[in-house]
Amino acid sequence: MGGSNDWEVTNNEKRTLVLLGRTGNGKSATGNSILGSKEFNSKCSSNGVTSACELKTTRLDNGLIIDVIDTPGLFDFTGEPDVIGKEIVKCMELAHYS
Ligand SMILES: Nc1nc2c(ncn2[C@@H]2O[C@H](COP(=O)(O)OP(=O)(O)O)[C@@H](O)[C@H]2O)c(=O)[nH]1
Ligand SMILES: [Mg+2]
Repeated sequence: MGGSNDWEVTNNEKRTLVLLGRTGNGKSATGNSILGSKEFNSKCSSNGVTSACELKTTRLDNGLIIDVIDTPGLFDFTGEPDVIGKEIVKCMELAHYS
């Protein structure tokens, strides 16, 4: 270690990741893998376990900060369209202001 390589980043570099997809296809599990801990509730269910967008932050060994945003299955949601719309807006705000 100690040498420079192509993946090196400066300490204040940051990425925002939004996890999108159908319910049950592993968004929360993927988020937990990236965070390295069980932050998001992930389990086998055809009903979404995640009901609202949630942001968690982690810092990798190389200093890169990653904001991970988990979302409910926004496009197979059985809720009211305006509720879904508000959740999509909330998710975009989380990504924008993080
Ligand atoms: N075999 C396998 N199972 C997975 C994978 N990703 C997620 N799962 C499982 O699929 C189920 C649903 O995952 P979840 O993260 O809750 O999906 P979400 O609704 O998209 O957030 C859980 O039981 C996970 O353990 C994967 O890459 N491989
Ligand atoms: Mg989920």
